[in-house]
Amino acid sequence: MEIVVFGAGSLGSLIGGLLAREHRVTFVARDPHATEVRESGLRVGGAFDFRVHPSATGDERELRANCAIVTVKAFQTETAGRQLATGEFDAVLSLQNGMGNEDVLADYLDCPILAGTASYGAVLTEPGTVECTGVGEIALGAREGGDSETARTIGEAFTTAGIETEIADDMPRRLWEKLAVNAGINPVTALSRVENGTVLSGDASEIAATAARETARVARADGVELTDEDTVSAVETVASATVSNVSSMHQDVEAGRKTEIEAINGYVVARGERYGVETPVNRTLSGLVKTWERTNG
Ligand code: KPL
Repeated sequence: MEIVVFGAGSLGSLIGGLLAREHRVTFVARDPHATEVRESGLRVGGAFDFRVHPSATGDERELRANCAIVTVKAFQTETAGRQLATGEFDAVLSLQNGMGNEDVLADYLDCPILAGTASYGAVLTEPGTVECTGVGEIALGAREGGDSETARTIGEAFTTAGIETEIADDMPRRLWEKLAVNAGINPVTALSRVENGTVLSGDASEIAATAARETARVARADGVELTDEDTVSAVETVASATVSNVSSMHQDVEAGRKTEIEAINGYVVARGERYGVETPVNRTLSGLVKTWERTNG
């Protein structure tokens, strides 16, 4: 299968690298990463140890493939949609943090748009090298839920490449669960500059669990069946599988970059307001990260 990874940062490079063991993969990435991958290939380390040679380009326009996997930051989704619309794809899969990315892509693209979640830990340690700091799994399916032939085809391509992949008919619920995991882990690890495993105990655990429970309450108000217990246990499962990972928001803060706080905790707060659900911990975490962004980001 021909696959474009649109936004090959940490997670995109890891998933693209795993897929490149079996498929023809093109990375759309920034320099110097794109040049390094083009010239010397991509080294996948950490839980894996191999080198692959995907194509790599910095040119986002007029791309063609069976599938484009979108792994850009949530706040770059609209630009990605506009750029992908200049190319041709049989399907586009969003593997991003935050909610509503698939709807934004669907505004620009005619092909089926799939939703996906990834629980891998990944860090781009230097141009051309990605470390897998937690082997997770992928779930993908129709963005509105239900059965999808396209999802089965793309899922098979992932499975053939050795990536544990579940075809899910309840993606809206899974996206809310993933949002709760990110709402708990990401700001806590970014503000305290700690690895994911830290949220498994002490004050960090209580703060992350409360942020996740608030998210589940908002999800239920939105009509999605998500219990507090399942949500808190999802936070624990992901934190355990990615103990030594530096979360994406922690990586952003370390690098002085804009974070996805608006698409994660900010989204929970805004949705909560719409339904009259109080979200004090998400509001506090969001306010603190935004304060950091205003002065440092
Ligand atoms: O999605 C992640 C992220 O860092 O954004 C997790 C799964 C929490 C891994 O760190």
